[in-house]
Amino acid sequence: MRGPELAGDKLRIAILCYPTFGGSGVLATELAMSLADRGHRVHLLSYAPPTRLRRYQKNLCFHLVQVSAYPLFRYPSYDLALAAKILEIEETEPLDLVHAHYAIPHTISAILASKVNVARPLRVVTTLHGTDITLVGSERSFVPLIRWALNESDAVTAVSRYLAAETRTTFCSSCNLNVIYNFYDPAEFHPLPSERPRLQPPTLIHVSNFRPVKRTPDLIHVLYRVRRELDARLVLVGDGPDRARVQELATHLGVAEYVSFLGEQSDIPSILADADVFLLPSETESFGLSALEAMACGLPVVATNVGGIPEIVEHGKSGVLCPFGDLDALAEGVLRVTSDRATWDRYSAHAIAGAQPYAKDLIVSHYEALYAETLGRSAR
Ligand code: GMT
Repeated sequence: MRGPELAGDKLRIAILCYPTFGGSGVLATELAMSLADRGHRVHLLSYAPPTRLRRYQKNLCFHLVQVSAYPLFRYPSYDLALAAKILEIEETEPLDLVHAHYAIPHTISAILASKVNVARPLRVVTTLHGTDITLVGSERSFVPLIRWALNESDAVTAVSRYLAAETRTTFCSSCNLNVIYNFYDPAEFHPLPSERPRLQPPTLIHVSNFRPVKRTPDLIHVLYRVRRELDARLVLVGDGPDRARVQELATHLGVAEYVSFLGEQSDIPSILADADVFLLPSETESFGLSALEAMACGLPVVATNVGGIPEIVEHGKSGVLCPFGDLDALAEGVLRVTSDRATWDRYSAHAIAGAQPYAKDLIVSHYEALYAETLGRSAR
């Protein structure tokens, strides 16, 4: 079986990702939807339907990867289940390539499937999102595995120059590494009319998975400092390990009534429309996709000057960048961009313009070009 007929230059692609409310899953799903829109046949594989997979699309299938409950398996292997699922798809609809978002375990499973499929080895493209590197901080023993996975991949991409440099230093000085930036969908992320008058009161917003690396308690410290000067509010979108701490700190500092916890939400553009400043106090951030989406909606960004953030946010233009952990500087940044309507308008216009080089169509074309190059180069 070959599956549905495709136009000459269109590919059959399997995309492997995490389904969660995190940037890598969001980007992989948006890429899958966009490639399907362009006429490629896309198979998206994960252990749950990704949060961004919202609408039916003709060329896009989702495959649920389930692990076996065989009694002997104390630790059922997702990695093997994923490799088996790739081979199952390949049997009915031969794939041109597998695109793994995250080296562990997705690239390992993709390479395993490729090696099993000896008659027709699969091409493997790996995209690194950055937390692959953070993981290494806690799991040093994974270094040789990740290095092997990158060397075995036919192509590797990193989502920022910062991440590419980190990858070269930690993993492979000579692996074939391309920077392909993350993207946003301009049809979804663009300025929408606000339901409230702008800056009345100034409303700060943060969107994340509340992992320690996001430094979400710092958001409350910043709100507390800003409120010494003006009547600001904070909207928090997402959920994760630090959420309870953030709530406790807000109560402790007496600002809880000015903080809204919205939890995980899918209609981010509508929520951004009612906010004025995007806050991102992360300890590290390989890219900061949530900040890019906020910029596209016209929100200036106040963030820490870490990782790939300065490649996206221009200090003094589309936002304010501050040293990591400098809560006073972050609060001053908020006061600076919200100081008056004309200043906010200027930052907002720069944010919209600054997001444009990362619009979906431009970046997806880079992935298509990389796929074509990878298939042309072939030979595993
Ligand atoms: O930041 C997270 O905790 C989620 C994580 C992920 O892998 O889902 O995000 C990483 O990948 C995103 C998409 O490429 C980037 O925008 C984030 O900056 C990156 N997170 C970190 O580097 C901490």
